[in-house]
Amino acid sequence: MTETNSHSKLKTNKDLMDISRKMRGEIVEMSHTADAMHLGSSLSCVDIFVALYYGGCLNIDPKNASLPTRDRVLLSKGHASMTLYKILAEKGFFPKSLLKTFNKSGSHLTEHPNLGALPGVEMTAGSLGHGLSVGLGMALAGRIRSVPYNVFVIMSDGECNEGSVWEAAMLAPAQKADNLVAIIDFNRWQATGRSEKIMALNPLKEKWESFGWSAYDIDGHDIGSLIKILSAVPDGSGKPMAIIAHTIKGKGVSFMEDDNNWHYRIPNAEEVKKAKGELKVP
Ligand SMILES: Cc1ncc(C[n+]2csc(CCOP(=O)(O)OP(=O)(O)O)c2C)c(N)n1
Repeated sequence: MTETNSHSKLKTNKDLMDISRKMRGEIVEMSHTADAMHLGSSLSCVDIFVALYYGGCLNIDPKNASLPTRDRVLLSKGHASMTLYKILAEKGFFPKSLLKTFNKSGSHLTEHPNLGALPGVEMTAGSLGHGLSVGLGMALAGRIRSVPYNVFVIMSDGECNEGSVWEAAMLAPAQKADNLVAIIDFNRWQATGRSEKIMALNPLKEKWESFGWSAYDIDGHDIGSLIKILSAVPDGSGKPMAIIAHTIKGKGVSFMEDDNNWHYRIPNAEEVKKAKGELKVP
């Protein structure tokens, strides 16, 4: 039983939704204070992180963040670092006071995460398309060393335009890497437009299946369903798992939801107040 598991047993779906709501309020504030972009991208994947870290899906110990047996979570869409930092601080990987330094000169909380800068950050990210290959390497290393951990890679739909994603997608089933999970935050936007118009991905689930993965379409804001699937890894099929998490960019704030201007826009003080009012956070 891990620290995460023992806490999460007490949490109801409502508790978890409250955690997400509060996290969203604080992430909006972080974007404003730190003058940081990618707010819509960060709000999009909050529920995925909450399901993983609060849903009993991970074998982790925040006070022993480099235990060889730990499960690994890789944020391949590194531009959503605010969500990663927020949840790691909440779980006690590092002091919450450090969040104030996000995106400031000299801070370890860089706009894109750096391996080794903070406990709980498992890879350097920023250049999209690398996380799945890194995660596959880690998954295979675990198997070679007979250490039974799982690797969860949080990716984006735009990222699936990168050829490197599909090289790893081909290799993982060939290696029967059933301890590897790709979670695609499928909010249907990229930096400059609709994913489907820039390079069509659909039918995405069938693509992963045809490469030899167990693939699932899921509502990426339904924390209960996310937990159900994420806690069943490996699923017994001998295949890696791809979860197509259907999400809304900017989720939780009415005037940011599905508005891709919030990929780059930074909220002003008035917008922060309005957003926090909607989210019912002080
Ligand atoms: C290889 C690479 N090319 C370009 C970028 C610049 N960039 C940052 S975010 C982004 C796209 C964002 O769309 P998506 O990946 O779908 O994630 P979302 O923000 O919608 O969650 C791009 C192109 C990058 N980070 N890496």
